[in-house]
Amino acid sequence: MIAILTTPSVLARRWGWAKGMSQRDKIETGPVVVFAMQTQDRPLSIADPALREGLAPRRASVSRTTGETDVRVSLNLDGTGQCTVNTGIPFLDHMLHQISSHGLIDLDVQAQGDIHIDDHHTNEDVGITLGMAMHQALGDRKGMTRFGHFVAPLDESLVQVALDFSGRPHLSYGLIIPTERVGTYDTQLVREFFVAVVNHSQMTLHLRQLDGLNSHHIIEATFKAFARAMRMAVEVDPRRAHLIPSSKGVI
Ligand SMILES: [Mn+2]
Repeated sequence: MIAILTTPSVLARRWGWAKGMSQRDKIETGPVVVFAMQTQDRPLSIADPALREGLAPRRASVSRTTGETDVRVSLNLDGTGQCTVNTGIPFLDHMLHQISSHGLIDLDVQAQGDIHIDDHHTNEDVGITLGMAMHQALGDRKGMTRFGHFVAPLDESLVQVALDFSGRPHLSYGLIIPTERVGTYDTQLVREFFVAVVNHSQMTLHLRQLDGLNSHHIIEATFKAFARAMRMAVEVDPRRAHLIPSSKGVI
């Protein structure tokens, strides 16, 4: 219980425990000491907020208006998964929640589009604006891990995502979605969404469906894996926290 309330290094300092203590000392002072000795010299975690010190905040707000849609996206890549989305397309809202929640990205998406025609323009323009916001928030990409991958199961579905914030837009789309629609959502729009995100965030993205029968599950597993892969790629690399992650020195 004590170990939970304070950090091991604080405990070690407060009670005078040191690296050189004997095995007998450890045994006499109980299990908390053993815990402190094991973890007081832990390396910085890849997700440690201290690594962001001195780097620009990774937030962006982008508004994009065309004759077909009006889209506003605000995001914080170093967020906690706070999400407010209203695109007028319920299934797309559900998928944007996955990106925010599993990517730990604070995300606010408000869109008004010509959904009286169909969802195509709004779906694509949300993807474009989200990609633009990601590109803007990443800035010079200093410190980021850059590559990310994840394999997400959702019941019978299993989807693998690998991505690289390479500066070179590319999508390999390996989903085979068995039905034309999920609810009212046209499943062809999944590809359109990722094409838009990839082009405007300048990301290389590979989506591989390893298993799956249910369209809703396949798509949702894809967004969950995408979110986790993004989270990995966006986290600061503690071994080059203030460098641009490229052998060329620029992305
Ligand atoms: Mn769902």
